[in-house]
Amino acid sequence: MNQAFTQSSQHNSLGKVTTHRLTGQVLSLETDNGKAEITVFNPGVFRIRIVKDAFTEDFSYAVTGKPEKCEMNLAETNDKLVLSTGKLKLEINRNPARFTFYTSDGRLINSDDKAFGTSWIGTEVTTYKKLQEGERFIGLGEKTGNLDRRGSAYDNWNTDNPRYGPNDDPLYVTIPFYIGLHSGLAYGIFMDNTHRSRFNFGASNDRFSSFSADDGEMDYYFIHDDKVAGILSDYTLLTGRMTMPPLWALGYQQCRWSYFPDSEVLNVVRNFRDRKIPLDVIYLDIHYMDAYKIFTWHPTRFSNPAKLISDLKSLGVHTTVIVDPGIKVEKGYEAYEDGLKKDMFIKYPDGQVYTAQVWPGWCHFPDFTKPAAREWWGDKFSGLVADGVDGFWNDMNEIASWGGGTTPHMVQLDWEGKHAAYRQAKNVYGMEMARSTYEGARKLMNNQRPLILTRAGYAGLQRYTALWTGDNQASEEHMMLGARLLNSLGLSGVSFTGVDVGGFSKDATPSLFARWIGIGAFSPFFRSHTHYDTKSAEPWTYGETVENISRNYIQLRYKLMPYIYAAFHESVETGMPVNRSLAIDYTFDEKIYNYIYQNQYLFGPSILVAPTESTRDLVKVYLPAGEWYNFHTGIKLQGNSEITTECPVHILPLFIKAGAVIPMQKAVQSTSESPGDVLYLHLFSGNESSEFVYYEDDGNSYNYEKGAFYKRSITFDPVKRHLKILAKEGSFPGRFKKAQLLLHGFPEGLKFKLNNGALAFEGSEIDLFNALVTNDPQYLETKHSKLEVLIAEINLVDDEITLSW
Ligand code: MIG
Repeated sequence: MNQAFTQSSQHNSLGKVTTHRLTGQVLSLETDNGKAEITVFNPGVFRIRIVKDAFTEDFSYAVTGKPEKCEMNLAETNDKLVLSTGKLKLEINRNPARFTFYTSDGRLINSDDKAFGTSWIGTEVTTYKKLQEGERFIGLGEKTGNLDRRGSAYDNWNTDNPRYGPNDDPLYVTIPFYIGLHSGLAYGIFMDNTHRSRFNFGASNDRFSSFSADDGEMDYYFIHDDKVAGILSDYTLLTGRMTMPPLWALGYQQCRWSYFPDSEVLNVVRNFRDRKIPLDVIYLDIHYMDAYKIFTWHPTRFSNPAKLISDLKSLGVHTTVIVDPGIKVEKGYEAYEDGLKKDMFIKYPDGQVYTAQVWPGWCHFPDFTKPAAREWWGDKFSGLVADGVDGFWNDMNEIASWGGGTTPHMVQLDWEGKHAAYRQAKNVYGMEMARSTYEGARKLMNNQRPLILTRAGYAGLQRYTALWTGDNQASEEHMMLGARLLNSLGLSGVSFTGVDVGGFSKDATPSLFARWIGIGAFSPFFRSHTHYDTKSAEPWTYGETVENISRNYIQLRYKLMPYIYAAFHESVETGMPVNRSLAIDYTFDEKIYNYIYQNQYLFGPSILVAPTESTRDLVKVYLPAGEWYNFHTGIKLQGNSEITTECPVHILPLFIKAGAVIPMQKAVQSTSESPGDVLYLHLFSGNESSEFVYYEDDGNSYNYEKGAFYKRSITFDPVKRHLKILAKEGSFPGRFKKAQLLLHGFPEGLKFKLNNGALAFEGSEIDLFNALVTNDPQYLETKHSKLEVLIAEINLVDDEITLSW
């Protein structure tokens, strides 16, 4: 042994298997210097736990899924143990203990580095995986950098990183889950360890990818499926799926730091209404409070909050307020006195309550890992809820404080009675704050859905909250980076995500704002926000042209609401995100990883968005396999091709997948306005069949969990030549009495039948968007063509409807 190494810097790896035992679906191994436990969760998901000494009590904030009983088999040879299901085979080399995963038909998916496997240096534990030929890595949540993370390394340590740059790391969120791809095979690895962790995807080495935590167990889930979508489904079986957000939270949301006083808030909202720019939510940032004291109102700026909020509601606008975890230390302040008395705050090991400075001055911080404190915090929303607030924006929960948010590692948290130091708890603090806000609001709001938004989080946060990507900047680069962040979050189980549209710090140029509104309209959470120090940043402040462009895209968002709502429902049901990196459906098409195409995504199942800088008039777009329609011109294009397309600032490149069914409604000023009784069902003809699951519910209660929804599959089959709207499921009656069928790309003169009777279609031209942006000739040059369609109206009866030709 090299004397120069101290014990703590000594590198040790898992040694020889000495004994093994299979109990149900759990294989336990003892090795000469550690233990391992492999649990078959389902045929495609194996959990691997590895420790040096003894396992600690099994507990996770992230994982709510339970193992399912499945067929499995253990085979033994002299040098190997082989655990297999119908989908996955794990070969464990006995000496030393090393893990290799194969498909059931023997193709190599992933293997430990032969020498290092799982190793320790002091308390730090790392698993090393051999880099495979051509291997790519995607996901890992809110991380800057390329879609393909090969050659990069990342740090997970929830951090308030104001004005982060395009390569900064870490940011606010920890999701230690990534997907590896090679040789036509896909797998996921989720390391469930909340300590500071590092992921290396072949950065500064040509040998391995690795994942590593400062302390605690090596505890990872290995997931295999033929498709990335299947891996996301399994990952969200483990870490949970979102619940339906309120419909209004899918509308346009306006924020700034800060709108005050009350008259100014009303003024902004009336401006939207006067200018006919749709709006659903207005935000109150920290100035609504009295001296930044959470759960209070500023006495003069907001002297009658209940009245303000009901006035806003009568204008069709919901109010969301910010909440920070820091509770001001001040005698007589209820939340402070009560929290202290009831022992709700985090403390030093000697029992002194931990204090740090943030907006209110010196503060204490609730212990969101303590069930009683979560309940305590949740109940504190009763005043805000009584005032009519129904949106809660959780900020600064990394924890951020003056002094760089460097809360001492030793600070103690309850950790569900099991006790943990901040060193272990930091990365989950934000998620547990959002959780207690969600649970409290849900309990108080009488079965109405709250909007919960958070900045910090950990794997599983999708169960409680939406997420925005913090303090971005008003730059072209940041706009593109934002698209990548949302796509990466979508690859990491988080569907309801958005960025500060227009950029948080600095002033956006008019064209940047206009383009960003377009991209924002095609992102799950659609909110403009800006810093205290910037100029006014509502859509009309950039001049008439930008106002018109903004109105067009925001309106388009509302017209697409039936499509968007169904995409959210898919996230609830399967974990499929709303923003879908092309890596989900076109995983092994290497073009999609190209630097210039890597930001592209599908918004929902069939609208391809190519986020593009506002400074360009032309852009190259990659259309993956299949056929595509240019949304703006209706022209059909062949996929598997790189095209150059026009993208002046009023034209965001958008393409519709051939075969797609896109349900739309008429434009409204907010989701509280009725969209009428006609659903516009667009069908874009193509060679491939498709299925779209149409979904509605009341949009604001949890009754859908008890069956009060309206759901029907819509299938298109170009070979059998029919479109079927299958019979409705669920007990909700549905909003629309009629459907206007709009057929794109069908030749005229076809004979159509509805069920068995003839149905006449008329040729027509429609404008999905709004051609007229302004009279400025610059914008008139590139026009939206009117789209040619065949139109007929039918009754939307609950029984199966068949259109054939
Ligand atoms: O120290 O509440 O990311 O959206 O406007 C800054 C003020 C605190 C940070 C958030 C930002 C918010 C701001 N907050």
